[in-house]
Amino acid sequence: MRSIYLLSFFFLPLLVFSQEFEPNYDEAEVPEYHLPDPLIFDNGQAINTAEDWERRRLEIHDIFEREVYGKSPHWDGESRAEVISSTDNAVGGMAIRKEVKLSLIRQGKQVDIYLLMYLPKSNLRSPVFLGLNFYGNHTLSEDQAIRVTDAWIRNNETYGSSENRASEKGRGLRRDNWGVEEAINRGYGIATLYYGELDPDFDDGFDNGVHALYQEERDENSWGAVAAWAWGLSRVMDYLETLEEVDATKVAVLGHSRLGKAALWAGASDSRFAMVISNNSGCGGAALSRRRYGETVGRINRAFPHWFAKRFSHYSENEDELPIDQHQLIALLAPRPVYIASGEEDRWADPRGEFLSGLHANPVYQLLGKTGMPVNEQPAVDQPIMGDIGYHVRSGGHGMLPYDMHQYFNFADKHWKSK
Ligand code: GTR
Repeated sequence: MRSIYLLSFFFLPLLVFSQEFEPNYDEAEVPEYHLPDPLIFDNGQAINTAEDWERRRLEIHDIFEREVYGKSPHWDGESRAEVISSTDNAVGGMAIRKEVKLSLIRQGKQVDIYLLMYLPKSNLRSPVFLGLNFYGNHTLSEDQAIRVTDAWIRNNETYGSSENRASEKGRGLRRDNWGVEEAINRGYGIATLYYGELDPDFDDGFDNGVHALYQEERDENSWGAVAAWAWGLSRVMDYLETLEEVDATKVAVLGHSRLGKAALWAGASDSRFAMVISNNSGCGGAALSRRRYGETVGRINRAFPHWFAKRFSHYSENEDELPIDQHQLIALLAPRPVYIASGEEDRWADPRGEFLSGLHANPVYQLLGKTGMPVNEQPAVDQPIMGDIGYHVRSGGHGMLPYDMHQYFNFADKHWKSK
């Protein structure tokens, strides 16, 4: 008996770990769950005023830091910016294109990130869409002047990366995904950088990328990679605030998938981002964890142990114990406009769970005098809705497509141009 007990003690976790993960894609199998109320303090007191919410907001942000993404450090280093290339003849002569090396320097260490910007030629300051890219700045344009990143990169045959290095082969292949031409035509700038320059996306023990700027003792609440990417977006925001061409009161932070998780956390942590856009961000992003539909907390922690605070793995197969759920991440963005987009076939990211997060953030938007999500039911495929919270489920699968960008520009027009 005792030996059976011992055997199961040692081998059961191994068994659970090595078993193929079977995602649930059956709505009828979604367990019953109870979402934590964003409008009740942890001590049980109700939130009735905007002032109460400010305090509750901090409480919720602390919980996300501690339990999910990890605590990012305060930036007390030195930042330097150097324009490494520029032209005023981009996008058919309609835009200025610049690539800027931003150096983050602290305690004798330096991390260089490269920001690619397209800005409309205009006498006015332009609103900007800022987002991290997956395969390097050069994938946004055929222009040879744009640098090929020398940072570690995931191998991908289509985008020309092998042996963890990017190559010329990827040049221009992601241009349409970013809607650069449409942005410029509509008066918006695009700013992007390769996410691996902030933190290479592998489980490296946190001794490279921006983590290395801080020689800290790590604990189970220390920042993971998603938090590092989000923190980097704030460093870019520091720079955008210094530019005359940019309207820094209208910067939308956007991201796809893991970078959508980073965009949401950046928006939640830094209120300078006036608009937040989550494209197919899924588990650990906009999707409710308690639904356990598609990717789950356990699966994401096992597959990507470096993305979140170590503490998050406490909730693997244990979602009901989470003191928050992802609707509260959306609530942290209130009253700012936020857009959540899903792909119909991207079931791994749980489109319905992404919609519900927005819907369950409504009480906070409403407390602050807004509407939030303007519908109660998930809209039909390819029928975007745009309130303070926007949502669409696009036909097709996982990806950030021109259709998605088109909606984001419409959403920005609605919030930024009608006034
Ligand atoms: C998947 C991961 C998702 C999503 C995606 C991506 O493998 O399970 O959470 O982030 O990667 O970033 O493309």
